[in-house]
Amino acid sequence: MDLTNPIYERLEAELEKLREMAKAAGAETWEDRKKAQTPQCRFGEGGICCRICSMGPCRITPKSPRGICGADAGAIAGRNYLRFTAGGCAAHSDHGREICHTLMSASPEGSYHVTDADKLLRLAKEWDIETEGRDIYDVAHDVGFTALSEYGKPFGTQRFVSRATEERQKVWEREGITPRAVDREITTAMHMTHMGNTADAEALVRQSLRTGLADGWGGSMTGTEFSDILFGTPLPNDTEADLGVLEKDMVNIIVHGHDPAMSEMVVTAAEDRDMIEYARSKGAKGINVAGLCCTANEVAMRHGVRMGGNFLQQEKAMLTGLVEMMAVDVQCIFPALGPLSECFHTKVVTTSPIARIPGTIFVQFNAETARQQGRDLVKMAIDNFENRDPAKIFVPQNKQKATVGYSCEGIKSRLDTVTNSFVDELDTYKPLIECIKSGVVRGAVAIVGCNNPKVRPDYAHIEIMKELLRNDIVIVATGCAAQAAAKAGLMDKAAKDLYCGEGLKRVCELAEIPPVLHMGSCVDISRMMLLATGIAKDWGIDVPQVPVVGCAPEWMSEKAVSIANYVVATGIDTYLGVEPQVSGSAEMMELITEGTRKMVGAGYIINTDCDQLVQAMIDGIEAKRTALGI
Ligand code: BF8
Ligand code: SF4
Repeated sequence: MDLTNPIYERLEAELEKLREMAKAAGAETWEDRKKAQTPQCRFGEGGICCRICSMGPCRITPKSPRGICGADAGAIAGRNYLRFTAGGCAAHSDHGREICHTLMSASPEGSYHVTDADKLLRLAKEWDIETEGRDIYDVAHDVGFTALSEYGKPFGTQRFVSRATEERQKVWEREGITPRAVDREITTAMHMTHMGNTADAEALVRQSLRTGLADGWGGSMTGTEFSDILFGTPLPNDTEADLGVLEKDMVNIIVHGHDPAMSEMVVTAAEDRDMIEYARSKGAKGINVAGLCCTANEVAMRHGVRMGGNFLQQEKAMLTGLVEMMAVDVQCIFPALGPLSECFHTKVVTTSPIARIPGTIFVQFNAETARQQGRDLVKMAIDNFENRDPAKIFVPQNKQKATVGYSCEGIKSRLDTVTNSFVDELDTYKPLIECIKSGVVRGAVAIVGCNNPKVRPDYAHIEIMKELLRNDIVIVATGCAAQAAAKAGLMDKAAKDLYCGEGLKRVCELAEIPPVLHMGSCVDISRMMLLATGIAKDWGIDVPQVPVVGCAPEWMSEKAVSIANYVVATGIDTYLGVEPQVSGSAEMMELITEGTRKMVGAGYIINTDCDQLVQAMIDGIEAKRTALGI
């Protein structure tokens, strides 16, 4: 790996400056806390500490291979792994549920509206909901209610499962992992892992797959579909990324979290004429909204709102001294932001009862008053502009151009423009399939996930992406991985000339796309499942055969494990750069890398060395090509 890589030097130089700012302000950052936490507990790391009942905690060692109840390493690591998965499924799915409630509140005169009526009508048709001659909001409320019912339905399985390939549906049926009600799968996971229940690691892994599927083909897919209906389905548009999007002379508001209901209102309010005039009356040149984490992805994909940064940059944004307000919703929000805001003028506003954080201002958002609340937040930020401390300001310069908004619809819209060169149909993945078959593009990798202090932030993302591009492998990205790509300039259409092999470069030119396609936030990995499924269907093969793999080089959250479970269950090999916390059990390691292969035809490949990980991915894609005879 090239450590003098100019992308990385550029990013690192600014981070160093921000670390100095932290020191000068007496502020603590994750780097300090990481040091204080080192060394980390190796029982926890291996997943072999059990505190599921108060006879424990029990830890597995060579001298004590069983807990007091007799649970062995496989049972303990397996139960921890399933609970981890359930936590992730719950977070994604409850986010999806909230969006359904937001749709239930939508009305022509209310805060929220139906923006993509076509998508709503398509979904109504898919679910046999009457649309003929009906008011669009009546249809929306019926569709919303039906989706909400999926969370707790007493019988049957998730409706979205019927979108999977027939082969996948049969495999899930055969393995007994077709997801039932979302809440049922999470409850079953918690029940199975209660003291005195399942001790069989394979059964725990099987329920992990099922719980993951309830997320990917249930809660997350609901989150994506309903966000599109409410706020619009993303199509390609231009934006910028990295902390350099913060403006020295403007009121800077950062929206951070995942559920777009609040951030959409802030973005709208920041465009209100009277708000802009109010900001000017306070000496600012205007209002600048930027995003962090997946909220950034949501508003960038739909409105071109610029992306401030990803997970491990959230404190850095505040360290610039330029942020008047950080308005957060749910998930991936550092509790550290509360105490950190005491060292700066930034107001941190929490808006959901799901994420209450000491040291922040709590403004509970609700659908009825959301439009006005968005305006109130923007006003609060403007009023805070005069409190900036000039001595604590550092103006970052790094930012890169990015073209984002590649939903499945967005990808197809680009493929349609090159259709005549390959096939004469529209609305199909066939042009892409032709490119893969001919070898111009070798395959595709979905790069997803977080930052994790166990990995030099963004380094694995960027280096892996560059190597894949060099090998003519197209990349789709979501979450913090997508932002890493954007910050490195890999979502700039011009990046093809710097990083791509000849074949991929030609395709990028023809389709006018960047080599790394931004597909959205982490719930939008459901889009990736539909993309892989669409390719498989248009090709006439099943998903595990398609030269497509998944990769999470820097993952950290429970959501990531839930995702990894459904990606694998969907038949896509998943390459992990951080070890899942099960390594204390050889049985569990075997199950998640090889065992699932026997069940669903895919598994994890784990390697903490990103050079080796990317090589394994390239080999994996080439092996799939060979098996297809292409
Ligand atoms: O859901 S990639 S750090 S922001 S968990 Fe969080 Fe991870 Fe970022 Fe989005 Ni996803
Ligand atoms: Fe120990 Fe068993 Fe209780 Fe876990 S469930 S803490 S292994 S006694």
